[in-house]
This record gives sequence, C-alpha cells and structure tokens, in this order.
Amino acid sequence: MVSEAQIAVHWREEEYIDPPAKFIAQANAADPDILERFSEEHFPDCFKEYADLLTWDAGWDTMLDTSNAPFWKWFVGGRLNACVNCVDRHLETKPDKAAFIWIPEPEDEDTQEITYQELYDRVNEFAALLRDSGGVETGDRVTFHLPMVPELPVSMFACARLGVIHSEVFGGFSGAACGGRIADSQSKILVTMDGYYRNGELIDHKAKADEAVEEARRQGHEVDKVLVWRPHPGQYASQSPIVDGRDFFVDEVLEDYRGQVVDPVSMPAEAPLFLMYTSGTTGRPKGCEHSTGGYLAYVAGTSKYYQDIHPDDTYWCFADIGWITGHSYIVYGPLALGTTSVMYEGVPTYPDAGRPWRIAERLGVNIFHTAPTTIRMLRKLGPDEPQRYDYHFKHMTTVGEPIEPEVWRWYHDVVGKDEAVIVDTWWQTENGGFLGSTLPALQPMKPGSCGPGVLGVYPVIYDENGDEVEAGSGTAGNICIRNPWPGIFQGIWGQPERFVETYYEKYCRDPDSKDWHDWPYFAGDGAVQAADGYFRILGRVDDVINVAGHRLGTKELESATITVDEVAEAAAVPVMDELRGRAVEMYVSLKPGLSPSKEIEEKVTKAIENEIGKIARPKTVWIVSDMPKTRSGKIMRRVIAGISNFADVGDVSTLANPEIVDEIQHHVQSEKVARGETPRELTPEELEEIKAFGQAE
Ligand code: 6R9
Repeated sequence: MVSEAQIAVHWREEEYIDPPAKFIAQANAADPDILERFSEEHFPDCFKEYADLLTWDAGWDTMLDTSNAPFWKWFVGGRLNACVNCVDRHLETKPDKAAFIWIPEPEDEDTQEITYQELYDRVNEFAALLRDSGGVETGDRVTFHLPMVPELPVSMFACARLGVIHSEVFGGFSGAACGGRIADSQSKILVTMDGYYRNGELIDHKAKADEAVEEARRQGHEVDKVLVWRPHPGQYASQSPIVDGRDFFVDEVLEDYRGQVVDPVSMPAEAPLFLMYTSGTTGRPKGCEHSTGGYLAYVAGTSKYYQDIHPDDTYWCFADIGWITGHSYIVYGPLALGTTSVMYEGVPTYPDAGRPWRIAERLGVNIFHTAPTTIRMLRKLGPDEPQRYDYHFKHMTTVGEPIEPEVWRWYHDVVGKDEAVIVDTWWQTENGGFLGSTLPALQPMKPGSCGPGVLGVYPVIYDENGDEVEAGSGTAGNICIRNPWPGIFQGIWGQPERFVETYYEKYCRDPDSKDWHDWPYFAGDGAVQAADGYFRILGRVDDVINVAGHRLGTKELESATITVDEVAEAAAVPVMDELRGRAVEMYVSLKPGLSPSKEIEEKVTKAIENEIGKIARPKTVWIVSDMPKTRSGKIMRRVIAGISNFADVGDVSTLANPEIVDEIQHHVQSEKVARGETPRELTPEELEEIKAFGQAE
C-alpha cells in the first residue's frame, strides 16, 4: 500500500545501452579514476579540478565557506573576470576561430561567423558604451530582453567585463513580464532589439520595451535608458516610436566607441555574475543569483566532462539563451573551453522539420543538445527526416523534462543514427549546471533515467518525514542534494528568507548549524532511485495527481500515453471528481495528418490501464492541436488544469504560445457543457490546489 507521502511508481525497468566504443576512445572522461577523485571523501577539494580550468587573477584561500549557511560561498579570496575567461584568454592561441556561428531563421540569409577576435572587439566597444553612455558601474543590474541573436552574448560579456550583473529575460516573454523583472532587479537600463524572425514572421520586439518600461513604472521603478540593437544598422524593424532622451539605437551610439578597449574588472569569486528569473504561480518571480567563480568553474567542468567538448568540436545547443540552459551551455561553458558554439535564431521546424539536420550537415555539428519538447516536435513532424541528411553526432543531450523512453529511443536510433551517446541531464535554473546525468563514456545509458548524481553531487531521496527512501525500493519521494556544489545559486535577489524557506527549510536538521551536512537542498522534484543508483525524475512534486489515495506522477501517465503510435505529446491534469476525489484528464496532440477519433481516445485509455492500472484510467481524453508551453518547452499543466476545472487559468504572459489557451478552453469547456459535465462550484481550497498544480517554470 502506498502512503500519502509517496508517489506510486509503476514504471518498468528499461535496459542499459552502452556508449559506442568510438566515443569512449576519445572521451574527456574515460578513466574511471575520475569517479574516485570526486567521491565524497574528496569533497569539497575535488572541485579544484573544475576551478583549474579557469584563469584566476588571484587564487582562493577557502574552497568552501559555510559560515553563513545555507548561503554557501566557493573559492573565497579568489578573483577573476568571466569575460576574460571566455573571450580574452583565447585570443593568443585562436583569434580566428569562430566563437559563435549564428544561423538566422530565414534560410536564404547568410550565416554569421564571429571569431574570438571579433567577439573581443564587439564586447569591448559595447562595454565602453554601457560604462560611459549608460553610466553603469560594477554591481549594477542591467536587464536584457533579447531574442537569439549574437548581440545577446555580446551584451552578456560586456556586462561581465565590467562586473555588472546581467539579467536576461526570455525574448518571447511579454513586455509586462519583462517590466516586473526590471523593477525587481532595479535595472536602470533595458537592452532590447527592434525585431527578429520567429516562424517566418518578423516580430516587432521594441513595442514590448515600451510596455516593460510602463509596467516597471507601475511598480514604482523608473528606467533611464532603453538601448535598442538593430541587426541592420540604419534600418528600424519596429513600428514603435523612439522616445527622445530615453531610447537609443546601439549602432548609432557605438560610432563613438569604435576600437575602444575596456579593462576587465577583477571580481571576487562570489560576486554575482547574473540573475536568471524563474517563476511559480504565486508571489514575485525569483531572481536566482549566480556567482562568478563557482558558476563558471562548474559550467566549464561539466561542459568538459558531460558535454565532452573538445577544442575542435562543433557544438550546437539548440535552446534559448533566455533559459538557464542557454546561459550555461551555449555561452559560458563552451566559451570557457574555447570551443565553437552554434546559435540558431528560429524555431526547429521552420521552414520544415528537416531544418535542424540541414544545419547539422552543413556546419559539421558533432555535439547536439536540446529538450524533449523539441525532440517530440521533430519526431511528430518529420520522423524520417534525419536519415536524409549526412551529419554524424558523437554526443547528444536531452534536458528540461523527463523524456519518455519511447521518445528517447527515437532520439537515439533516428536522430543519433545509433552512433551517438546520450546524456539525460537533470537540473534547474537554481543549480547553474547539471545535477544528475551519466558520465557518457563511463556509465551506460538507461532510457528515461537521468543516471546517478554528477561528479561531486550526492543526491538522496527523502519521504515527507525526512526518512531516506532506499534505492531499489520502487518508491518515489523528494529528490534532494545532500551537499553544496560550486554552481548552486547564491540567493534569490532581494528575498533571502524565501531562499532558505523554499530550498532548505524542509529538510534542515538544525537551523543554527554551519555544517553543510545539516542542510540538504530540496529540489521540488519527485524521483525514484533504482537499485543501480540511477534516478528517474517524475516531475515537480506539485504535479502529482491523487486518485482515491493513489498518488500518480503526471510523467508516468504521459509516458504510457505516448506509447500510442498516433500520439505526439501528452499532458495529464487532475479534475475534481465526486467519487474519487480527483480523476485524471489526459490532453494529447497527434502526429500530423491524423484526425481526432474515438478510437485514438480509447487506445490512450487502454495504454494507461495496461501500463499503470485501472485506477489511473482517464475520465476524458482531450485531443488538442497543441499544448500551452513555457520558454523551455515545458507543458504548463496548471493552465490546462484550470481549463479542465473551469477555474482561472492564471498568468499566461510567460507562455511561448499564449494563443493556444483560448482555443483549448473553447474546445474543452463547450464540449463539457454539451455533455452536462460542468463541475459544481469549487471550494477556495480546491481552487488553490488547482492553481498550485504544476507550477513548473
Ligand atoms: C535546466 C532546466 C527545472 C525543472 C526541474 C525538473 C525539470 C529538467 C530534467 C527535468 C527530468 C531532466 N527537468 N531537466 N526533469 N529530466 N533531464 O530545465 O531548468 O527551467 O529551471 O526547470 O525541469 O522538474 O525541476 P528549469
């Protein structure tokens, strides 16, 4: 019998898949000795190995300072500059090597190669502009609202050079969402863009800056300057008016700074490098504060060993820089290692589902990194496309959500052509870099499992009472990390109590303790650990559906659903049910060319009954054209749950596709009304529960 505190797990064990011999032969981490070097008895000193990948102005005297627990400080006394580490120090050996290769979305536009030398020049000029025209000083915050353009990493490094804290807001977010983040971080400057291409359409982006400034003002904060990048100097791609004295075209102002070089500011290791906002449904968004030394060391080390980046690889992380994945694994990690990082402006399927594979073929990409949502979309729209192109990946990554074994296999067999190793990397905005993954040459893959904790990270599963759930028990619980690691965020901007409350209070053994052993980090994800030590992440603990006392993980329901051939994507949500308390409703989208039918709905129900059991049988299967998604492609279950229960769908300003909400709402609710299934009015507690469901993002 499964208790309330546990999540029932019905998943069957998957088989191991070994990394190809060719991969092992060239891997950065091929000697099992490394596992020993990072074992708990060598903690925290093991992380010297990561820090040694960087160039320091001054060495640290304390590896890990725990005196202000749980605000951990790494490499205390050390000084460095992140821009120097990612740009300047590569000039001597490889000034002409491409730092970035940028591919615009329109296929007939030219690819841009930005060498390390060019990057250095552009970063310095923009840093001079920010300092002298913008008046920013070390420690100030600057907000960016930039899409996937080279100007984004240029702006990031310019800030890093000055010791200014950047805060990039995902380009797809609304002006209002951006304004809230400007006000929270008290940024005086907003850096934006006139327009950009998205799915074949030129988006007027500058208009959002006006809304952002307005919203910040509403929250009591004044923006001094809006700096507007234009990819084509002299051509303004927006309809929105330029406000005199507030808005400036960067290309015009830059004329005064051509050829200027700015001395990099040597920063303490624990100085904040950037903020990355993450939001729940309630309260202010959380500005996760990442450090300079610990963060950079961590992303450099994990890029080397888990992404297996060598200097001559062509590495493509197909994510948005407005997401933590892009900060760590498009910009800071790969450039700290001096590699070439590919950036693509647009959507995966523009103009067709062969686009990513054409890019990979043309550029000779050999490391590919993306999210399950992109993989599912490409599988849905172009299941046979990869084999039409002559590219060869040695290594692939999946990140952001649990990946259904079914989808994993397509990624491995079809995208990877059976010759690439896969790492399933589990981590969060708060973490800086990977927490759970296999070490690609040393640990076999297991579809659907991320693997064990990464080097120097020791996870554990606790139940609600704080007792350890044993590996191999088949029971899920709350996955926590027992120890600090250099990439961990240093706080929530302006909300120190919330930092302790959200991540540490739950399992803290003694609030006065200065010993890290007393402060496990609560990740907020449900997970189960197999006997071999591999973790399977079930999703956010608030995504669990309680049917007649059985706690069902949404991911399990979705994995079962996706075994149905016709199904491309699936999302499970709870509906209030007089009989069972809560019942499951499944939302599915189909592969192209297929029409909704009773038959498909029945297949979904059968699949869930077979894989999980009758208890999980969905009350209704809704076939919809698409799911509401976040910037990182996570399905926003709380929005769908709101629809299913005729409750408020909440804030949809941070959706990548807000237009889909009305469509689904209309479809589902009118059908429910027609069937006489309008629910009774929900109690305030029930409404609260629906609102809290699936807060992920
Ligand atoms: C990097 C990133 C964090 C949440 C996290 C978890 C989910 C991320 C995952 C995964 C299963 C993986 N998640 N990676 N779940 N397997 N490989 O995604 O950060 O946007 O903050 O999201 O994403 O639920 O707690 P973020």
